[in-house]
Amino acid sequence: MIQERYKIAKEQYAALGVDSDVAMQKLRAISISLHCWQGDDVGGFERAGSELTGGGIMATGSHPGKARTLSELRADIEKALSLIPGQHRLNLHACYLDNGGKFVDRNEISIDHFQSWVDWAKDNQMGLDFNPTFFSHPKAADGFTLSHADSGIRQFWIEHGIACREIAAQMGRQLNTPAVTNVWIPDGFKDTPADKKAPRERLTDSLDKIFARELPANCNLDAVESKLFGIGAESYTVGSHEFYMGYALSRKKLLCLDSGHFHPTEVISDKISSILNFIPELLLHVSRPIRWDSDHVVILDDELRAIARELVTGDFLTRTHIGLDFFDASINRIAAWTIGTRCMIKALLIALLEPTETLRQAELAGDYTARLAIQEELKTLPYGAIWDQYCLEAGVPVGFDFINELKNYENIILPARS
Ligand code: RNT
Ligand code: ZN
Repeated sequence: MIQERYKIAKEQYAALGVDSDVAMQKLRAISISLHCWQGDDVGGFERAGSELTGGGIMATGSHPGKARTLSELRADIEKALSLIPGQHRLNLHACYLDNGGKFVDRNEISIDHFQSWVDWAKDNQMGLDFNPTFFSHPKAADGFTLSHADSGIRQFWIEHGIACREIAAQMGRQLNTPAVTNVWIPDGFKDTPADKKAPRERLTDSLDKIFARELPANCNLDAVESKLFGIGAESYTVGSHEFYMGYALSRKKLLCLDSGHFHPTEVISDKISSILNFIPELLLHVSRPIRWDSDHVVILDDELRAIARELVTGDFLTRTHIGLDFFDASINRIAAWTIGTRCMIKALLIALLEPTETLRQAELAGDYTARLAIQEELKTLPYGAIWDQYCLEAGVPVGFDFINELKNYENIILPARS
């Protein structure tokens, strides 16, 4: 049945000059970086019962069964991966360290605390990406880290940033694929600042110190992530878009674009081809903001499709690292990963099935009527049949089947966790 539907769909795409086998082959080569923090509401394992505090971000919901330990989290990620077609990466936050039950402060972490993750990644044939954690810590409690007015606090966080880059470089070296290390800080003011300039100058200085040591690009790639506002930091964010755009350009760093970090009607899909004119590589945090930076699970909406289309048709896939960033605690967390990642891959597939050349020719000829007509007809072509075939060939559940698999996991594994 699936194969028959695929055959018919393949012919429909072939009539437009699109080879669906080639599209699937290209799709297989794309890795998505799954964010570890969906598994436990950004809690981490620094201490038993660690929770997200501060940072201006929030996971809402109380679905039972969140991962409480490293092994539970790993089991959950493995479950999600078994339902997602393709070979992917894991994006770790520093607070997910393996400290053997003994607290280690952020400025003292080393590769030793992540070796078990590297070994796990090797076993699962995955690359790792990394993030220093500049929140959920007493030294970030007043909302400032790298731009703090107190030089002692700044120094602590600089040391954390330096330690994280070294860890990431080791990960990259051991796994033979560079780890993208992304710096996001929550720094900002709830109310109108008296001085917007000084914190930004301090942030530049702190970042320069973190990045002072050159690391080989085949082990570590640095990225910086901007933001518009956070909860409790509504009036001013030190690391704004313009700040990091300038920083990334002048320091030759990757810029990270998070879908939720702009004004509500502003989209990152339109920024990709602008920024990649000037910056060699991008990191994406694909997320879904609803009215604010709410980090809802990614779905196959217009913006997701637009992002994927830009990456594919702009030939930007080799210069873009696709990461996910959402955390919903109101539904099964493994389902959240599965749904979000499957949607990201689906969006890329739809983009790979586009007759881009035909559309470009119409555009160049000034035939905007044909362009619009084709774009709209494409929307109802049977990409679902190609997607099903893709899942079948990848050996993961087709269509609705993954829902039952997750229900079984939920019924057997998750109740023991409450
Ligand atoms: C916060 C940023 C950041 C975090 C993660 C946990 O608004 O998006 O990327 O979500 O570091
Ligand atoms: Zn993000």
